[in-house]
Amino acid sequence: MKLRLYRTMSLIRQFETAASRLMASGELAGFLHLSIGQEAVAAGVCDALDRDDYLTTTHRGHGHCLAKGANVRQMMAELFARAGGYCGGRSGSMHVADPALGILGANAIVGAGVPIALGGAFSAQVLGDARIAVTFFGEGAVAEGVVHESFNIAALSKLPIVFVCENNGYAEMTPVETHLRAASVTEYARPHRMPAESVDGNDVLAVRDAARRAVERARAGEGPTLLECRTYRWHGHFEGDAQGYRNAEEVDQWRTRDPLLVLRAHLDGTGDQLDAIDRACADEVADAIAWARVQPDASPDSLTAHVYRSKEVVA
Ligand SMILES: Cc1ncc(C[n+]2csc(CCOP(=O)(O)OP(=O)(O)O)c2C)c(N)n1
Repeated sequence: MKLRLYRTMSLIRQFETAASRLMASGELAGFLHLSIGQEAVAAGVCDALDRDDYLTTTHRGHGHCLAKGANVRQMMAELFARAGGYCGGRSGSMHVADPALGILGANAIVGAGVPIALGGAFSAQVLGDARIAVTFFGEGAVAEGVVHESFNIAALSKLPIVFVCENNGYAEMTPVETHLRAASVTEYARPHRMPAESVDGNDVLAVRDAARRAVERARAGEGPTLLECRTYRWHGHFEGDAQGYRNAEEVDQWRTRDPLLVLRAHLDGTGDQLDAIDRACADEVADAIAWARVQPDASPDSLTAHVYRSKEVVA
C-alpha cells in the first residue's frame, strides 16, 4: 500500500513537472495551476475511494484526477488541446472530466465543484447505491456561500460526501490569515454538527487514514465529514506568477517537508525500489507527451458540441 501511494505521488510530480517545462517552452497555452508539493492530499484521499465514487476538483486538479486513475495520455493530450484529450481538447487543464471514473469535473469557478459533488452524493443516496462523493476545494473556496450551503444540506440529509479542503495557505496572492477568521477550516463544520479533522497534508499516511475514516462514515450512512489537509504549493498560483506575496525562505522551508521524502522516511531500506518507481513514472509521462504531440488539434468545427442539449429528457 505504501509503495502504491508513493507511485501515485511520483506520477503526479512527474506529470506536473513536465507540464511546467512544456508551458515554459511555449508548447502549452492558457493557464496552468500546479499542485507540486501537495501530492499527498490527492494520493491519500483517492486511495480510500472506489473506482466509481464521485469526485469533483478545482482549477488545481491534475493530481486528483491522476490519483483517481485518469489515463495519463488523455490527461496530457487535454493540456495540449488535442482531439485525443479527455474532453476532446475543449477543457484544457481546468475542466477535465471522466464520468467512467466518477470524475464529474475539475472546475475553474472557485467553490463550484462542491455542489456538483453534492448532487453526486444525493443521487447515490436516492438510488441506494454504494457510491460516495468527494470534493476537493482550496481554503479560498471557504469564503464562497455555496460551500456553506452545501455543508448545511449534506449535514441535514446525511449525504455520503467527504469535503476535502486542501489548505495550501494562499488564495491566489492572499494569505489565509487575511481572508479567514477561523484558525482552522474545521471550525466551519461545528454549526452543522459535522465531524471534522485537520491533518498534516504532506503526510500521505495521515491523509489516507483520515480519508478512510470519513469514507467509512459516508458509506455507513452516517453523513458528511470535513477534512482539512494542511499543505503548501511550491509553484506560484499559476505558472508565470511573479510571487511577490511570499519569500523564497518560506518556500524552501516547505520543500524540506516534501511529501515524497516524508513517505520515503517511512519506507526505510526501499530506496532502490522507489528510484525505480520514479523512473517508471517519468517514462509513463514521456510516453504521454510523445503521444499527445502527434494527436490532431481539437477542431474549431466542434467548438459548440456538447454545449447545449435540447429536448432529450433523462428519465
Ligand atoms: C467564484 C470565483 N471567484 C474568484 C475567482 C478567481 N480565482 C481563481 S483561483 C482563486 C483562489 C483560489 O484559492 P483556493 O481556493 O485556496 O485554491 P488554490 O488556488 O490555493 O488551490 C481565485 C480567487 C474564480 N475563479 N472564481
